[in-house]
Amino acid sequence: MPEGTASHCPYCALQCAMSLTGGPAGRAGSVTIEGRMFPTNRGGLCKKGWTAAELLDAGDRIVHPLLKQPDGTFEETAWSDALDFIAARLRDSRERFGADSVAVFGGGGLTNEKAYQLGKFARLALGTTRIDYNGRFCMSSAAAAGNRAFGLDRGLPFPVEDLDQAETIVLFGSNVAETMPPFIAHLAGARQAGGLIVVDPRRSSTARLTDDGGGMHVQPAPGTDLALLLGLTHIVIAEGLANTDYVESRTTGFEALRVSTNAWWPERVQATTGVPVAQLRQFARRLANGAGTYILTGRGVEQHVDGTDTATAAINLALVLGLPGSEHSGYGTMTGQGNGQGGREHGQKCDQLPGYRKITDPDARAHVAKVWGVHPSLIPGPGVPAVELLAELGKPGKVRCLLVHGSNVVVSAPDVTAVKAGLQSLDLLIVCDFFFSETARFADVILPVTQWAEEEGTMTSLEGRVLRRRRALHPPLDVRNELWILRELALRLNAPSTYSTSPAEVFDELARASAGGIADYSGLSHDLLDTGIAAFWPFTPGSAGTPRLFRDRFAHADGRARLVAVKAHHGDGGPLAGNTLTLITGRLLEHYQSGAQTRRVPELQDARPNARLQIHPATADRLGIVADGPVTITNARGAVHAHAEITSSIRHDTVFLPFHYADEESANLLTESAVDPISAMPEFKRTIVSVQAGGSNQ
Ligand SMILES: Nc1nc2c(c(=O)[nH]1)N[C@H]1C(S)=C(S)[C@@H](COP(=O)(O)OP(=O)(O)OC[C@H]3O[C@@H](n4cnc5c(=O)[nH]c(N)nc54)[C@H](O)[C@@H]3O)O[C@H]1N2
Ligand SMILES: Nc1nc2c(c(=O)[nH]1)N[C@H]1C(S)=C(S)[C@@H](COP(=O)(O)OP(=O)(O)OC[C@H]3O[C@@H](n4cnc5c(=O)[nH]c(N)nc54)[C@H](O)[C@@H]3O)O[C@H]1N2
Ligand code: SF4
Ligand SMILES: [Mo]
Repeated sequence: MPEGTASHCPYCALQCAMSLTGGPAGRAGSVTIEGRMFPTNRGGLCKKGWTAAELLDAGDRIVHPLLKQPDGTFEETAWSDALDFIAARLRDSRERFGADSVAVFGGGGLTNEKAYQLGKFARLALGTTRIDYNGRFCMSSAAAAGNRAFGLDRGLPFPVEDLDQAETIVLFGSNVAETMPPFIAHLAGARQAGGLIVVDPRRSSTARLTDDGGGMHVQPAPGTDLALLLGLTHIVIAEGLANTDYVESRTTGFEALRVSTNAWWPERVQATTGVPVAQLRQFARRLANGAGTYILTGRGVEQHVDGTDTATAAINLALVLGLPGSEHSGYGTMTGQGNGQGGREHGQKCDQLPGYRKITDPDARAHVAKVWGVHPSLIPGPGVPAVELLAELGKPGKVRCLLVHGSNVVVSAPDVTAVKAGLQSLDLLIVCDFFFSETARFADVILPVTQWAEEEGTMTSLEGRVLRRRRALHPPLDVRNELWILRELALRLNAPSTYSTSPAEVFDELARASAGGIADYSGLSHDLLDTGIAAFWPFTPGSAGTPRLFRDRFAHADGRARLVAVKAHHGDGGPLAGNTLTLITGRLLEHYQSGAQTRRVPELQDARPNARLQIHPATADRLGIVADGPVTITNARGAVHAHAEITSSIRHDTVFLPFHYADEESANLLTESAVDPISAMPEFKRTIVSVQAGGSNQ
């Protein structure tokens, strides 16, 4: 393998830069990872990044196609047999039950090239409307809010380094100290200025960064952020702290917005959220006074049934203060998955075509059809979002065959008991993965695919910056790239158009398809990216890209941002009765997502081997729960077995479980499939549960 291949981390959207060296020519052996200087990570990596190479040669990696046998075991099979089998079954399903009987579930970890090709394959080779992806569980609320307010959704509309100069940074429901550790270096300036504000029902690792007097931890009851945001906006307006020139010249809708915040006077907000009036006022004043203020949101406020409205309320607050698009100030959402940004731009979403185009827009259809060389009528219409798609599995007249690319839904989707039942009742489940994930266990066919260091491609980071992922070593002999798999299946299905297996060629096609769209990549190519330019989209031919959006105008036709009045629907809270508590779910530093990868890395798994329930000492005492003792968390949907982590960093009425674990430790046995009506984001962060001392055998 060439010395020091420059690449980026396989995990989160910070896309820390790394160099891969070592290992015998051909196969890995011992690949070493070093952090590489880059604006987001400045040479730093977290534990997950450091240990990522261990998965390249993991003992339990899937290295041959596997076909399920009648007795439930898997047997190795030749690629041609596996692909012939799949194509025959898909054709049969289409003929007998219609194109929508076949569905596709994608992922925000796929490269841009794979995400694009998967969307094209679903629409043209399968002819199905049924495609969506795990980004629905992640960025959908923030994306919907951004599109509605700004006319465009790019997580951070500015480079991460801009935050270094800020005096005030608010993190609403984001635990970056665990979820993007190198990022906290960018908070240093604000901490020093006493202006880091962390809004989280837990005293998370990030909230603890404010302990040294460097800011403020605001601890609302879970799911009450919308009221908190309305209340902050109320104070800003009432105390004359709004930036009226900005509101007048750059936004519309202020009057309705003002009226919508009228009823959220500080005492009422305190009653609903538990945040003291004095702290609310201090918070609002800090926002208005700091030189250089940024408001950032994370999954803590977005993964709710009112997530879009909550993210909208955060944007409203930012707009009233005059932050978005201003020098030294801004608003953003922290994208999560490695390609969570690009993954939501190129057509994996059920209602979307490449370039962040709408599949219902006749001009968009005509443009993309031309690039694909087909008649626009061949492109099916919109499908249904992820939770609804999963609910259709195996239902009469609905989805009978499913292809999964880059998601472990049996662990990560809400209400996993229902998801498992759906998977079980399918005629055919095909899972592309490198590991025998919990979802792969349900498959009829498992197709082994290349890992990050074994393939060429591009990723788009949380800053909207397009990055090159480079191949550093050959994959195991019988492992294939997904572009190849999609091409082979497309050929067998007599699909219209072409399906290149060259990532550079697919990128060029993606660039053409995106031309004139919102996420315009038309000026980019692998060759240009290889020169090391900072490629922030939109990037049209001859341009230098767009590191900072919204400087002069927002993306709506009139150039103005929309203040969208939203309502808080929850009541005035009140204590929960008996053993009933609010469960919030989230992440630990050591594990990534469903844990399919990180539970296989010994250092990470040894550090965090089991699910632990964070619970307040007073609550534990009341329930007879002892430190490290077994606990059972239950509600109508299921029961989770974990061990107690007694900590005063959580509210009395709230408990916390990470969602990285499987089987009886899976937090998603308890979550429900209720979704946000606008974004279709499920409610991951607020579930009512009972907690008892004792484990499964007691
Ligand atoms: N270690 C690690 N890092 C990751 C990932 C991972 O799995 N592991 N995943 C990546 C991905 S895909 C994503 S999306 C990001 C997510 O990154 P984050 O958004 O930082 O992650 P979470 O832990 O899901 O949630 C953040 C915080 O929200 C808080 N919270 C829960 N409910 C509420 C609420 O109602 N209101 C408020 N204000 N806060 C609440 C939780 O206590 C938690 O501390 O991380 C990325 N990075
Ligand atoms: N309760 C609760 N549930 C949650 C969340 C929460 O906060 N709480 N967060 C949600 C969020 S934000 C997210 S992003 C989701 C993520 O949850 P998942 O969608 O399950 O994400 P991963 O665990 O990353 O799953 C990726 C799978 O694809 C494989 N894989 C990785 N790269 C590739 C590739 O290039 N090709 C293919 N074919 N496979 C690949 C991995 O081995 C793994 O099995 O979870 C959601 N679920
Ligand atoms: S912060 Fe994210 S991108 Fe950076 S090393 Fe850790 S997992 Fe990888
Ligand atoms: Mo995510």
